[in-house]
Amino acid sequence: MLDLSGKNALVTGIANNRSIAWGIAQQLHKAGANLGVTYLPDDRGRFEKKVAELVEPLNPSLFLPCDVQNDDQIRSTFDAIRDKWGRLDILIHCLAFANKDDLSGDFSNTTRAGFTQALEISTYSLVQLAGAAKPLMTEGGSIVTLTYLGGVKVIPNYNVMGIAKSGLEMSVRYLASEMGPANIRVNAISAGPIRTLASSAVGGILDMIHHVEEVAPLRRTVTQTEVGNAASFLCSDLASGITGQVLYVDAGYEIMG
Ligand code: 0WD
Repeated sequence: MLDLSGKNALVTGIANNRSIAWGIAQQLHKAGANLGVTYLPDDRGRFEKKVAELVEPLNPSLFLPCDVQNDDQIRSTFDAIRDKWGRLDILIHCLAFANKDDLSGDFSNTTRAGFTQALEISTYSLVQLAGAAKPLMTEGGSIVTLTYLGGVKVIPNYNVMGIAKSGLEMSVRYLASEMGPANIRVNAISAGPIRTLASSAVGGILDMIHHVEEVAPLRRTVTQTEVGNAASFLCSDLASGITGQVLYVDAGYEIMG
């Protein structure tokens, strides 16, 4: 049985009730995990209030601001985990960002600043959060990140985010290799397209969703809950032999020619 009771899980990337991270947090909670949630702070505190109200039913025992571009906030987040929980078992990395301008049109128009920011937030952040989590995963652990087929194949308009996801998937392998001896497993879920705040920035996302509904073996897209179930599995002892992998949760779309 899938049982995460007694496990401490940090979930990043909840922006609203459409976020994939929200689907994951709900399923981890259902399986009995003790949750910590981080949110992206903004000047007016709107995000904090919105995310706090959303996650309240899951009783997170930690609720912290963590902009992955801010080293102090990352440090404070993991200090709080050490002080309050003593140990971390699960890290969910479920965030990404690229300028909307860089998610349509010619890839060669990507600016240096846009390229750097997309890779810093979407790719490097996994390396940094995993590095901060490692010393707290004293009884082993599971790290799960979210990727997309656009990191492997050219998907119209995904552009710089495809480069970021490609780097993310390779980071998963290097991290898995480094952390395996400490029984820390690192995997990615490659989710099919889902309507969220982040995906709405990608040009033509609705066309992509309709295409998946026509072509994927299951003739539909996937839900946040289905991604959450796969993440719960990867975080559980049922997946104890799995690391360094990219698991497609995409209604089978990836196999189609
Ligand atoms: O179709 C999709 N929605 C897919 C998403 C298919 C396959 C993969 N993914 C990936 C995304 O690339 C991302 O890695 O799933 C992850 C979660 O994305 P999401 O659930 O689609 O999008 P969303 O609900 O917008 O959550 C992403 C969040 C941000 O939201 P906004 O939209 O405000 O940027 O990432 C967070 C933020 O909460 N985020 C940050 N968190 C900390 N520091 C930062 C940052 N600097 N920037 C963005």
